[in-house]
Amino acid sequence: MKTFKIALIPGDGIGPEVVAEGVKVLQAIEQLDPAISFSFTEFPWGCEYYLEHGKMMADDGIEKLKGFDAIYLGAVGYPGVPDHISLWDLLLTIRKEFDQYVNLRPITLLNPALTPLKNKTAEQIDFLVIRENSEGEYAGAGDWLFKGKPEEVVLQTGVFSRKGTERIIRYAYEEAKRSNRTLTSISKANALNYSMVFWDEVFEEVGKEYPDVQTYSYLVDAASLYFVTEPERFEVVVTSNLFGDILTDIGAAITGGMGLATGANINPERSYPSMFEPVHGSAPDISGKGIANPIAAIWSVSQMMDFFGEEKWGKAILSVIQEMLHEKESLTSDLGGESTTTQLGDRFVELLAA
Ligand code: GGG
Repeated sequence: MKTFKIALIPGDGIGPEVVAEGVKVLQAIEQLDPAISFSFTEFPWGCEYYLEHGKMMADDGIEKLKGFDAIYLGAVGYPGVPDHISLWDLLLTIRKEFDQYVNLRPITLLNPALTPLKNKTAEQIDFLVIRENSEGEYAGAGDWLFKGKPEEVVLQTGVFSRKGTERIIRYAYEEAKRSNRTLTSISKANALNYSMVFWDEVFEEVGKEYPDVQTYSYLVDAASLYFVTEPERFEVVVTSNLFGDILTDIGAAITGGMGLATGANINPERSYPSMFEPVHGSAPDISGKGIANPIAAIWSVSQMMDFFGEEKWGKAILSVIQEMLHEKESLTSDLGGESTTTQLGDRFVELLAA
């Protein structure tokens, strides 16, 4: 029997509501598979913790998380706490401290009725965005000079190290090679004349090691257009931290919305825990109403199972998501259904066991 140690950080707003349904799915797997068990430890970190303690997580939070096999995060951010604090002091700190430099965000249409794009089939919207997750525009580097004065200047520096750029691009080539798919790099070298020129050079250099991988390169503005006009162009995509964050929201829009968008923050060397989360935020406007869509959070459990080497369960979860997306009455209101968050989770577990 394998026991996986999971750290739960439900976080803010709808985070705890959707994580509860993901845990329900993990507990169902335990019941159905005698070879797997999970131990859960919950950490009460987030904006409420911040308002009480002046920090988003405990001082020894990173140390506490070190021994876990995975972190399962809900959402961060709530009115009353500045967004850059709630994001930086928890989510981005964990990604950075645990060198989770790969962010895997599948853009997969599981029911053609859910895309606003006319005449696009599920086969035409099925790709993986590999987002650089440790540096770039989210390096936290910059300065705020002459604050409040007429000569005020603010600098936000994009940091692209050789190590950081090479490793994400190599990871993407490996994934394209492994899955026999094309690889598209998305950058902006015509305007970002240092960082993205470097990115493109590294993409070409590393590519010499993968002569069998068919590659494409797009500027981010053109790629944004193709995401909504010709998504079939993409199979595996590699891009920087900021571009990946923005492009995957477009990806969510063409596959059914933020309620279905999942993300895995991976430390490929497994020297530290990886983290699994729905891409959406804390959605304060609907929190506490019991209507949040937990599918993205459940999909991130599927990514967690794949990461644990339990692909059988990763696939089973995805297949139930697909089945449920064709069962309108069992869905939450964002997808035109009438179910509550909990009812959706209950139905999910019923189908997983069937
Ligand atoms: N589900 C985690 C969450 O609250 N994400 C909100 C967010 O703004 N994430 C930015 C990012 O993924 O870099």
